[in-house]
Amino acid sequence: MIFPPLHFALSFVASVLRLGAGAPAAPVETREPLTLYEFEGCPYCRVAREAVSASGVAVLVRPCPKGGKRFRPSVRNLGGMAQFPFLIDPNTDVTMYESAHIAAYLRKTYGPAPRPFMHWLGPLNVIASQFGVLVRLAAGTFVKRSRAPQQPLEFFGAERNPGARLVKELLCEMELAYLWRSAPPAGETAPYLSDPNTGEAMRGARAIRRYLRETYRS
Ligand SMILES: N[C@@H](CCC(=O)N[C@@H](CS)C(=O)NCC(=O)O)C(=O)O
Repeated sequence: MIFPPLHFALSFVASVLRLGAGAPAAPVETREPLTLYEFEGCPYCRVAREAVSASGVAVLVRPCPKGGKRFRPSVRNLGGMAQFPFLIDPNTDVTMYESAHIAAYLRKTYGPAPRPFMHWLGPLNVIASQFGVLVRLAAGTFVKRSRAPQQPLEFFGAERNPGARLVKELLCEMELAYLWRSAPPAGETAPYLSDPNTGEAMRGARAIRRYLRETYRS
């Protein structure tokens, strides 16, 4: 177990390495939320998540860590192969693999969102994203045992927010589905979690991570 401030420092470095990509945009309303199958320790998924934050749309994240059984198998059934990220947009009946396609699709459909600098770098973008995974010591890659909540949690915190990353890594490892909004609720600060299953709501990475472990670890 790493000392928590060191965790935060490493997550901060991971954000710095992305040169500001994944900043929150003003919220964009969609008829239904999009669904993203992904895992935090995947450099391609980071590119897709940065595009989600830049677009302002809310996305239902179904985390698919390695070894996970809760959502991983459905990606093969839905799209034909187990590759991540995988996006479903029920508003346009679009399903797609490929991080760069997902980023371009979000810009075209829900933009105009600023294209993060790193996203202009093509293959170098993914190599740079891989450094973020290394800095985080592959957090958010492998599954941890958990109980599945009945309803998805609701989580607020943009991709570039270091504290939000610490929470998303745990949500991912525990395969806890969550409706992800990048901007915090009015009058609140991110990271912020609301759990419709228990009525609990809280802010701060440390408190949220403790709550998730106490409530959903099995
Ligand atoms: N070209 C794809 C590559 C995606 C990819 O290779 N993703 C890896 C995870 S980083 C994957 O799906 N691996 C299979 C697995 O995890 O089972 C993209 O840009 O999205």
